[in-house]
Amino acid sequence: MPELKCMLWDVDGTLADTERDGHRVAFNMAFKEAGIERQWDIATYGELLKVTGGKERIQFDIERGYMPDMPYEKIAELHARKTIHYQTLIADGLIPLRSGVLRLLEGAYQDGITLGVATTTTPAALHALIEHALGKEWFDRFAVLAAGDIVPHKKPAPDIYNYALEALGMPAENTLALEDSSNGWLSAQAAGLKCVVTVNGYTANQNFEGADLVVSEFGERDAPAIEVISNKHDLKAVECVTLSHLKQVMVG
Ligand code: XBP
Ligand code: MG
Repeated sequence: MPELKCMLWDVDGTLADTERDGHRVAFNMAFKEAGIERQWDIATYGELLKVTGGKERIQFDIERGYMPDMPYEKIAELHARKTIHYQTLIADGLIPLRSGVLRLLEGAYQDGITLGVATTTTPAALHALIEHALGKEWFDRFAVLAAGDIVPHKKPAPDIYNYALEALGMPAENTLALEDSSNGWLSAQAAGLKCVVTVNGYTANQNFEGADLVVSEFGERDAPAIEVISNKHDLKAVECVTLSHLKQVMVG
């Protein structure tokens, strides 16, 4: 029976709720600074999240006529400025980790489980979150940081998960993905991984059919019980998600 040997973590929306008050705000700061008359409000940004990748998201908004046309180099420049603003917001400590994330990461690390990251965001944005929300020691504790443009196709394609598995020499059957969005779940599924989903305000109504466990939060032991949205393996006592639950998902 496949044992849990590796956990690959999505970043945005999973480790922390970075989208609404982090990435979105940083995009808007970059647009304003560049003299572009476009601001993504909370609802608009929710629609735009179906497009993964910041540069791709800007390109999409241009193509649908909401932003002035610009060459790809200009989009990349704008996005680089956005990333700098994002790093500042994160360094200011505005975005905390989601509940239960550090508990699960610490528990898995102590248990000798290989840990890695598989994200669409840029390495610079990921590094800021690790440094300021998780702690610098996690740069060494993650065995792979797979991020951004290192693969040809972003989520929902499986590329970033395949990249991480290959870098680790880890079989898919021993690896669990932790995700927050249907694009992330589709990516993990296409890479042959089991997947636990923790939803957030932007993703709560998305389709996670087939995912192994879908919850409102990972939660904490001394906090109110989490909501279990779907429970494919009929796990018991999911007041909060524990390492034991994640191990049961693998063998279930
Ligand atoms: C989420 C994304 C990213 C972020 C913005 O990535 O799709 O595009 O919204 O970051 P994940 P960038 O959930 O896979 O972590 O602007 O750096 O792309
Ligand atoms: Mg995500």
